[in-house]
Amino acid sequence: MSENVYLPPKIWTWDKASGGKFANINRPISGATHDTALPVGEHPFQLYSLATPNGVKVTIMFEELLALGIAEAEYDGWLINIQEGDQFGEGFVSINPNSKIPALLDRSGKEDIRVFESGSILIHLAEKFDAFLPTSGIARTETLNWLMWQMGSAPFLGGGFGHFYAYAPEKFEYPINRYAMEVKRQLDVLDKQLENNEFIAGDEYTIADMAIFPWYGILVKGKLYEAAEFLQVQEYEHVQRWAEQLSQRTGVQRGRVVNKTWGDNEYQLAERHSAADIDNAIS
Ligand SMILES: N[C@@H](CCC(=O)N[C@@H](CS)C(=O)NCC(=O)O)C(=O)O
Repeated sequence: MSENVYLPPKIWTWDKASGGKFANINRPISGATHDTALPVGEHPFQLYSLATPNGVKVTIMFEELLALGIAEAEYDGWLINIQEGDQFGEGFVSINPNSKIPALLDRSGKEDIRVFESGSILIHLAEKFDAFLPTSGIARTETLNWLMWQMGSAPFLGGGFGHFYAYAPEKFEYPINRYAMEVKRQLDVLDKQLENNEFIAGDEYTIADMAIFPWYGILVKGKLYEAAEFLQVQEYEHVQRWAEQLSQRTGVQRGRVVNKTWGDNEYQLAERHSAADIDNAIS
């Protein structure tokens, strides 16, 4: 037992910063803190996002739709800087009361529709364009099974493992052990599924792949939390095969650049308003 044992008080109070990378944006209340409106561009879809794994799921989907030649899927990708608190502006909160990226405004119909939660956005776009989500039967259910698996599992990878391994102000053995165990279990689940299936939900590339790749594909590629050695990600050979296959897709490569303001200079693009913006960023 550690010497610095924390005894929780009777009632929790928000009286001190918790430390760690995201301490400045964490608060125990929801809602807007300032009245900034959102910019609106000319395309039918207005995306407000950032190239974190949750944001990239949606930009991959848009770029895959455009790669299929679906011009109606044109979008403006606006940057929401979560470190600066953009997600607490009144305009953003009005389309996502949960103040998290990604959030989408679909202006393609008679009435504007707000869509939040990356899984909901993927389903919305898949149904709208009849792509990347089988319309019936086992294939559809299996795609939704794995999409929901991702939505439920990734918080253990990001908010659990990633937070305590990479972002917490100190390293604590208990949470790192707990979440490393869970993340390795999740990788093993994926590895077994991908042993007998080309893609996550079977032999078709779907929104389940797009949701899972930015978290687990990037993790096994050694590009998340610098945890490749710690988690021995090379052991998951079927996940590795799938991650490499997806990395080669044009839609995936283009989607990963959008709303990215860190990393290699030539692969950054704060805002996306046309295909040419991405061409210039990756050329
Ligand atoms: N379940 C949500 C999670 C979204 C989420 O956690 N977004 C993070 C960035 S990856 C965020 O906006 N954080 C800002 C904050 O917590 O204030 C989804 O999949 O859309």
